[in-house]
Amino acid sequence: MEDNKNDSGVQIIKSATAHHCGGCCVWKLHVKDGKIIKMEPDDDQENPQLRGCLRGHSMVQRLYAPDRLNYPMKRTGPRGSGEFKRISWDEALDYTAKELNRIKEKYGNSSIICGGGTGDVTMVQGYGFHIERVLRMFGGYTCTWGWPSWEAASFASHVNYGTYDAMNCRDDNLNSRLIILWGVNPVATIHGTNAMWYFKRARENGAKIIYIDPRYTQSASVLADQWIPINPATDTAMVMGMAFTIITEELQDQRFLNRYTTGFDVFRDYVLGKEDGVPKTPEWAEERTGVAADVIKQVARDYATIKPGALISGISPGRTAFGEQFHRATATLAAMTGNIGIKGGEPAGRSLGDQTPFHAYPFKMGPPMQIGENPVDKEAPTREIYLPNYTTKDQRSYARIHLNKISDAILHGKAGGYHADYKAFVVSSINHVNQFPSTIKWHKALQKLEFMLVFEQFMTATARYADILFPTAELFEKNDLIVGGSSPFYGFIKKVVEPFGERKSQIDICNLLAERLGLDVEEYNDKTDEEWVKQIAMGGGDVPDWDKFKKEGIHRMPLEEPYVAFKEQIEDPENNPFPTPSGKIEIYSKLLADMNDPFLPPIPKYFEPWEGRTDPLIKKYPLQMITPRFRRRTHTQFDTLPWLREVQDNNVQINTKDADARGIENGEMVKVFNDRGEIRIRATVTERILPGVIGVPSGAWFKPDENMIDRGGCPNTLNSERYSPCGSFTWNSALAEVAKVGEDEK
Ligand SMILES: Nc1nc2c(c(=O)[nH]1)N[C@H]1C(S)=C(S)[C@@H](COP(=O)(O)OP(=O)(O)OC[C@H]3O[C@@H](n4cnc5c(=O)[nH]c(N)nc54)[C@H](O)[C@@H]3O)O[C@H]1N2
Ligand SMILES: Nc1nc2c(c(=O)[nH]1)N[C@H]1C(S)=C(S)[C@@H](COP(=O)(O)OP(=O)(O)OC[C@H]3O[C@@H](n4cnc5c(=O)[nH]c(N)nc54)[C@H](O)[C@@H]3O)O[C@H]1N2
Ligand SMILES: [Mo]
Repeated sequence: MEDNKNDSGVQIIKSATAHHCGGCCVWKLHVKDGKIIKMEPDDDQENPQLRGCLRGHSMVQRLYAPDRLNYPMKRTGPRGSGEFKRISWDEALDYTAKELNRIKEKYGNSSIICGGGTGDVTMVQGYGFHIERVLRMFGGYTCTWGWPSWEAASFASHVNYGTYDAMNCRDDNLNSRLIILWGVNPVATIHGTNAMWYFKRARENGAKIIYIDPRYTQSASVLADQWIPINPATDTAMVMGMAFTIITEELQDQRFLNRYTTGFDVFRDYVLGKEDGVPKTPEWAEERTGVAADVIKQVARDYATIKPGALISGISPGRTAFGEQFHRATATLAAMTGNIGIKGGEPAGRSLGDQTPFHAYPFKMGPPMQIGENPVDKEAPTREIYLPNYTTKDQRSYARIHLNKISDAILHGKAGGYHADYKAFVVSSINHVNQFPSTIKWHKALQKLEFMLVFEQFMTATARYADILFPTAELFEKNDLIVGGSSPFYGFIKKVVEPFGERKSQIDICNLLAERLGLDVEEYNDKTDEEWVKQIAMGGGDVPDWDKFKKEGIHRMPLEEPYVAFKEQIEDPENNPFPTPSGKIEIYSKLLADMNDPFLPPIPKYFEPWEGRTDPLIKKYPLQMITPRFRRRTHTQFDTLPWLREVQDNNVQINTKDADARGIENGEMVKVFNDRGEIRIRATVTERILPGVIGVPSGAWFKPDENMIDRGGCPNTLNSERYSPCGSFTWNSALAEVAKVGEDEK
């Protein structure tokens, strides 16, 4: 590399990094004799610096972790056993090509499932993008659909605003006088590298911060003026109670509603009970949410009068049964209080994102690699459960499987109403078995496959089921790019060392596989990873100086003022309609009315959630399980690293009252179970979670014993594959029970 060595032979190289962790950070990597020996935060940057979190600090331990996959492997034991033998790259590629060709010929391309990589979010080699491109050139494959994080928020933002870029930037929160963090825990989730920094400074500036979450989190402890615990999946009821207060006390910004929105009258009639005879009073909301009516009234009055106010509509309440209604309702509340398109406000649609509002920035990128058409999508009919414009026609192809339903599709195929019978599964950059419900069903389904290929870095729950494992390179062993952030930047994730063992980068593996499959390799890819970085960063003119970018690892493009979504639409509505059919903010959506689905009504409504407190199943399983993020992991990633293991214990949080009723002591090993499975996990007995709710941290590794009891404590052993009407994942809607482990059960 270009940097000079110091006296002890150490080169210091700057590089960005990001691992779908909610942020992006910049480091000085100390490299000696071809190894990274130390990482140091890059504090040469200007403020606000892109500083790393505990996971960023551990990247060096991850790079050289002893449990990394370093060689291609072939399965020798039963699927799921994790028994493999080392083979050469030639053998691995030949076997893969032979199997894919055989399956294609015998069953057709639709019998191959692939898609949905979320483990790496980089622009050149991430998202499992390359293997998808190769398989498209190979004649196609069955693709998946559904955004794990924010399907509900995106759908709702699209209905109300016509776009999912519906958030102000976090630096704009310095202009807010009130901030409502609704299901948002940035200490753990980062959610834009400097989000926490801005929230903290906003509070120092005098903003009042209200924090709504069933758990009293670390974010609550450092940010909140008021913590409001709420029953999971009932947030929409609280929004309705707030709307009732605002309407009956005539606090709404009627001028804003008249000028910029459609259908407020219809919504008002619903809230007041004129439509269904049920007024959505704060007392009605209290029964559902567990939040006192007086508190609901106070929050409503605060939001209607302390202006500007930013209601940050977190994506996690959207990951519940009927989660889309939450985001439709908060966006409506933002309109009622006139907090849209103004400094310090917030549209409260899809409020959170590590890289949003990506599309709203004036990024001028050079063209990235194109994925190409998928013949399997094209040939199938269109599934009309989506809004036009929300997703492309291909994404609405009937051939696609919802990410929650892959195991079901493999088990039942055409006979179960799916588009094909599935024989092969190609997995890259995603850990399905662990991260998508339900693990036991996955275990059964994967036994049925004829071929399974996994690109991985570790022997994950999913990798254990593979026939062939391709060991993939880590960041710093390949070149890549990340773009985004709460103030726009390009981050260069640099190759600074050669891949360890026989690991290869995604792009290199796919080059070889394309060749083995007899595809036109030049057509697949004609550039090195560094050339792609250069083309995307410089091709549109954003990054002016390649050498400087390479040296600093980051190119930032400060905006003159913080980004405010829909500023133009609000300041000059005649010339800037909203991109909705009516050109206005759609509190009432005709598109939805035409869809005629009672559970996707034209105005936001509250529905009693399945697996919530009013579900009869609560008699059998009395606790609502939520599955929050864990500070020391990114989903399943980083979980095995000793440095991070010291930070937190992977325990279920249970309220003292619920623990006492079950005779459970703090730190005791308990079982958590429902009809879908059972996990074993230690209990943290605490007042920091609402009674009736348990928190099982997302991302723990699924480790079934011979009775299929999950000793790893993975919440997806208990989560349901049922998705909300718009397709949102429902990881925070699951009923379960907790009990002591009997002597004979240990
Ligand atoms: N219970 C529960 N489950 C959830 C959620 C929840 O809230 N609750 N949240 C959901 C959400 S929002 C998400 S985004 C998903 C995340 O689900 P996943 O994306 O499956 O989770 P990760 O563990 O981040 O990453 C998957 C794998 O990618 C691999 N990987 C990382 N980098 C690379 C690379 O460069 N190349 C290759 N080939 N592989 C790589 C990692 O080793 C890891 O095993 O989880 C979902 N699952
Ligand atoms: N450390 C860490 N950071 C991450 C990730 C990670 O795996 N680890 N993953 C990244 C990714 S891919 C994503 S999608 C984001 C996800 O980010 P989020 O979805 O915001 O993260 P969660 O921790 O699931 O939820 C945030 C808070 O919502 C609360 N909550 C749960 N259910 C409800 C509910 O029904 N109502 C209300 N009001 N609150 C509720 C939880 O207790 C939690 O404190 O995080 C990103 N950042
Ligand atoms: Mo996510």
